[in-house]
Amino acid sequence: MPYFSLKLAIIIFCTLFFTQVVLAASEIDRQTYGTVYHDVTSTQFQIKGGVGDPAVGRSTSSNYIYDHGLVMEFPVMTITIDPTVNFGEILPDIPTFVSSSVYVTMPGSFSGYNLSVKREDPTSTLDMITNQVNDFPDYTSWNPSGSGNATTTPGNNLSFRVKQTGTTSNFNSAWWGSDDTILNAKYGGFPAINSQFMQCLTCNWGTTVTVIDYRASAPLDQKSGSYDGVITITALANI
Ligand SMILES: [Ca+2]
Repeated sequence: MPYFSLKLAIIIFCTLFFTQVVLAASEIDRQTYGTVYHDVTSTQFQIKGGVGDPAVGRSTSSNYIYDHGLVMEFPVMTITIDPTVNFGEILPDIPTFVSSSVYVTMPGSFSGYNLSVKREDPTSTLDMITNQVNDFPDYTSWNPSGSGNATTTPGNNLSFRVKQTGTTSNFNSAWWGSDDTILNAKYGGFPAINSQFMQCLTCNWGTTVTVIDYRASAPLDQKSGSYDGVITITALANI
């Protein structure tokens, strides 16, 4: 009986395409900028005057400072994920599933972030470790345009999808199927060019999770052995 041992290493990459966030800020009766959004308050300050006054009223406040300027913020966005996906030993023609979570923490943004993925080997994501010309097949490269090109019947190869269960970022049912059941779950292949697989326009603050479901099923004529490969997952703030 042939057997296969599959292991996928993941490079994570967080692209800070944030320019610095520039916010107008106003302060009264305060000496320094602390946080971004300041309330403009002054218990002492008044301006009075009115039509018919012999002179326009004038009030002063020794404590009054009106300071208006720009606050430059340099937010930090972070991504964390388990560095390896290990299928262990699998058998031919029997799909095996492994999932892992991508955690992205946003420091405040206006349009959320997206995740993209690519494989590092142009011919196949996974190669036999002892003889790299032996490729483990991929399903057709994921293409996110429109409803995407994922399928519920990927066959005997390596593929992935976003899992609805546990995903708190944005689960796209047009891309990945209406739910996680075998009949509805849709899988795409790892693409050679970086391709978006999660887009969340409202993920601006705090940590959100995208659960990736990896599927591997070996062809009946696949050479037995251990295979490994590398994919890169990139988190990019939406501009
Ligand atoms: Ca290869």
